[in-house]
Amino acid sequence: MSLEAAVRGEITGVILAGGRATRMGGEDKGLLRVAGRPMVEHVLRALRPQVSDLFINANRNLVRYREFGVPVVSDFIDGYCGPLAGMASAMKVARTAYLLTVPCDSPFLSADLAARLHRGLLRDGARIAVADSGERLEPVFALLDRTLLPSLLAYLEAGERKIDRWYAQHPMTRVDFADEPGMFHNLNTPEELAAAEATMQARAAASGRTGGE
Ligand SMILES: Nc1nc2c(ncn2[C@@H]2O[C@H](COP(=O)(O)OP(=O)(O)O)[C@@H](O)[C@H]2O)c(=O)[nH]1
Ligand SMILES: [Mg+2]
Repeated sequence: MSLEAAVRGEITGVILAGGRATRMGGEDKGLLRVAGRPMVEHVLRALRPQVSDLFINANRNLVRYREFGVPVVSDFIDGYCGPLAGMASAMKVARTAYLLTVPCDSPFLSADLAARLHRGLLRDGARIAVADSGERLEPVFALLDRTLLPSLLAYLEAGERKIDRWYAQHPMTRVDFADEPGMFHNLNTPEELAAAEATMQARAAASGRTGGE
């Protein structure tokens, strides 16, 4: 087995689509289309080759999310408790050593996210590897050791919600992605969605003219 395949075999991916999307006017973000496809589908296509198992974490429109052909997991606690609730819910059902989390509103996800986070985690002997865009930590782009589940459940049961504070309780490493900052561009508002649509159309038109990719 290649090293790449071995790494992939240890990782379950979860696409976090369980938020209220308040800034998107409450529209279910993952299902909104950009470049002709629901956002969650862009993320799914980028993630699938990087992981052995894959889940979508969603709390509404479950029937529509199931149409993407991967299991859909809802938060095990009610009340939209934030991304940590989605992560814990996926950790409960995952079977691999690690969980890779990404948000549903990031259609520019790169092909090497999992491998680079995994390398950083092992290199630094950490149990959480978080992507750093060069400008900031991107806490929902992370690789987590699944043995952290009891700690995460206790944290949530205590009423805590803040992701950074939970990360800070464990050996964590930042993995530098300053060479790929565009990967973290996520679309939270109708304006950001419209701008991304325009950029993607311009790119498609340019590649059509040159006959390139
Ligand atoms: N499961 C779950 N996911 C959530 C919840 N709230 C937010 N998220 C997810 O967390 C990610 C980041 O949320 P977002 O509103 O885009 O925050 P941003 O970091 O400001 O862009 C998104 O993928 C959301 O779907 C929640 O209550 N439950
Ligand atoms: Mg977002």
